[in-house]
Amino acid sequence: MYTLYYAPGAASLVVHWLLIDLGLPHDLVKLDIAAREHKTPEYLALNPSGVVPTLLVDGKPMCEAAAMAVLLAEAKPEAGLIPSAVSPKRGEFFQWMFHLANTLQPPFRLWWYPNEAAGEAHADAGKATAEARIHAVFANLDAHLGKNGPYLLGNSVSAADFMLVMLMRWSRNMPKTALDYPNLARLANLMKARPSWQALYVSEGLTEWA
Ligand SMILES: N[C@@H](CCC(=O)N[C@@H](CS)C(=O)NCC(=O)O)C(=O)O
Repeated sequence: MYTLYYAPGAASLVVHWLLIDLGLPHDLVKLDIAAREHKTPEYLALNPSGVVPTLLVDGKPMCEAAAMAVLLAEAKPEAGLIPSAVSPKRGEFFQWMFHLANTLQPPFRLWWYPNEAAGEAHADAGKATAEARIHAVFANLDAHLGKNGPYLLGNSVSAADFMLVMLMRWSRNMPKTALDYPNLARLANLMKARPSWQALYVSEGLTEWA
């Protein structure tokens, strides 16, 4: 049984979306980030970094959204959202998941919280650097999808596409967004056509970038 601690639209989105898409029974605990509900002693006991999400797996807390996405995909192998242990696509899947978590997600954190790395006095410069990094990664991903798409693994959708679309969504208020890249936009359209996307929006009360 899974319990997801989430905040609407946050890094929990990929986990929530996969729980719905895979039809895995779960409970939700909504956290109000503005009210700092993710910094209470009770929550810090589950997630010492004080970030969202946390996933309880049979009562045991787990951190890191990308790791949760892999775990859930693996929990229902018949859905095909992770290549099997003997598939030649397995390495490629891990490559993309780690690339997204290590190379694309961190500059988004910098963009959302520019004070953290650059300090208050340099927040604008920090934000500009983060945005440039995000676009460098988007450009590479778009080129890959143009040649080898429509999904990251070619013709088959995987949990890495769910992760990528969540990160693409976070660019929605930038002057240039992920949807300005044709092959990223094609991926977003394919992923948004999944019934689970609509269900996710209803459940989290989301409206932007529907
Ligand atoms: N590497 C973590 C990052 C999580 C993260 O940065 N979450 C953000 C929301 S998207 C958060 O909790 N922000 C509130 C804060 O850091 O105080 C993960 O993927 O789970």
